[in-house]
Amino acid sequence: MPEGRRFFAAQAWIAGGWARDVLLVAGHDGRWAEMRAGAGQADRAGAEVLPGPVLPGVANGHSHAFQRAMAGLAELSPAGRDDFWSWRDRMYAAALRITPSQLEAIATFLYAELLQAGYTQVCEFHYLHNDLDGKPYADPLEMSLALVRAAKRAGIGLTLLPTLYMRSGFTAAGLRVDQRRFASTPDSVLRIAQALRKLGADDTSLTAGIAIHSMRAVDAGALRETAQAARGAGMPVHIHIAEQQLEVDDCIAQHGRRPIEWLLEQDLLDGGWNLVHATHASVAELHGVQRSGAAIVLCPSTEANLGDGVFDLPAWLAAGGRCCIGSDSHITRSWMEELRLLEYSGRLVLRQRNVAARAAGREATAAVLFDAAIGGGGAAADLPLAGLAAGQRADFCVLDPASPALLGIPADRVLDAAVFSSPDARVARVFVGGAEPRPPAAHAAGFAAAMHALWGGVA
Ligand code: NGQ
Ligand code: ZN
Repeated sequence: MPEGRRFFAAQAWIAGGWARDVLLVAGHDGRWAEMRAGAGQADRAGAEVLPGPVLPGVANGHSHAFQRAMAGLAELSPAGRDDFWSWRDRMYAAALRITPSQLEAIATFLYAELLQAGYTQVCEFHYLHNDLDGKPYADPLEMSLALVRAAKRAGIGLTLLPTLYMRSGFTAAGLRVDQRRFASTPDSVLRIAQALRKLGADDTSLTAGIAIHSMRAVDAGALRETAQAARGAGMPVHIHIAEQQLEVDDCIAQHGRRPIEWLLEQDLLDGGWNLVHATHASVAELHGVQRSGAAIVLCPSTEANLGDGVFDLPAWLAAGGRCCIGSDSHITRSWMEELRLLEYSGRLVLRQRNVAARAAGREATAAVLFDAAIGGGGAAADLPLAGLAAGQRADFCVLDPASPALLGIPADRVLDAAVFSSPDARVARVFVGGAEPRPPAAHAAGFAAAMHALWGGVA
């Protein structure tokens, strides 16, 4: 493999632990050509010395980029009960207003923020297909391409998941008026995904899969047809599932089964499936999912913000299940905060400490959660993003050792401090496929203008 760039790091996170004196060689193809721990002086010649501990880039397993525009704007108590469903009405009102160019500006800035936090890939669960009136755009890829341009400009890898959304609930014939931008068919989403895969054919940082919005949004026939076509074409399938108790109740009323229980019975699940949230899963359902090979995408900050409930992470880790994290509504753009919150919800429920480590049979909670995010994230994104190893995409970030959270921390405890000592350790530099993207500030003006147009706030 032809050499691109050589880096040297005093410490780097390789295969679940800190390796010392590491030479990292990225090939011209944007993948790691070589990774050598214990590199001697001679090996380091010509290598750029990285200014802090090196972590692999994290794939963000679940994003609705447009929701970045409302982060912090749904925190006033409305009249009556406020829960996931009332939040969703407010979210729909925002979704109904966002134009393709606003989406591009919002997503560009968001993706740059994600990069700055150390995410190097994003799985975009994309259902804003139609124009503001609900009519298909002349180009069915209009909104998808806005997201593709945003990812390119920001410099993040993108797994775009055009999303099937056909009805407003288990017994509904179609969509609500305020869901008109989501209207889609198995054919329409598969065509978008195929077109994007073609576009990304020679590109190591663009690919596509399929999302099925949720069981409530799609009937059984369309779910099967879409999932089989996607898996037949080798594409990953993502689906929101069992996030809210009401969906579980509606599913039992409709099918006589809990959502995951029903899905398992369809005999569709395999290692290409990613179940988003799975908050209200029984232990038996979790064991079924683990046996199927499917992974779970957890979005701790959004699940907390929306009052979803607490996922049974100890049961999932004890079963040896795969998972990753997503920032979903982007109420936070920090994977460190997501992992911290994931562990803390377990601690609050169980009144114990180091819940993830104990469930996984390891010593360090941060390592368990981080390694899960790395392994599961690459699979969710359907790209070689499984950490610092030859053949994987050369994605990494360098932590700033002068961050308050890291000052004086022993080298082998840096990940623990990064995850649990808040405010977050700063990411000094980030690389995707061996190249360094521009910081968010380069995209702030476009974002501020879009926000001003939407909300009339400070531009
Ligand atoms: C979403 N959000 O797709 O953005 C959903 C709500 C819906 C979460 N599930 C939209 N957290 O259910 O229609
Ligand atoms: Zn979602």
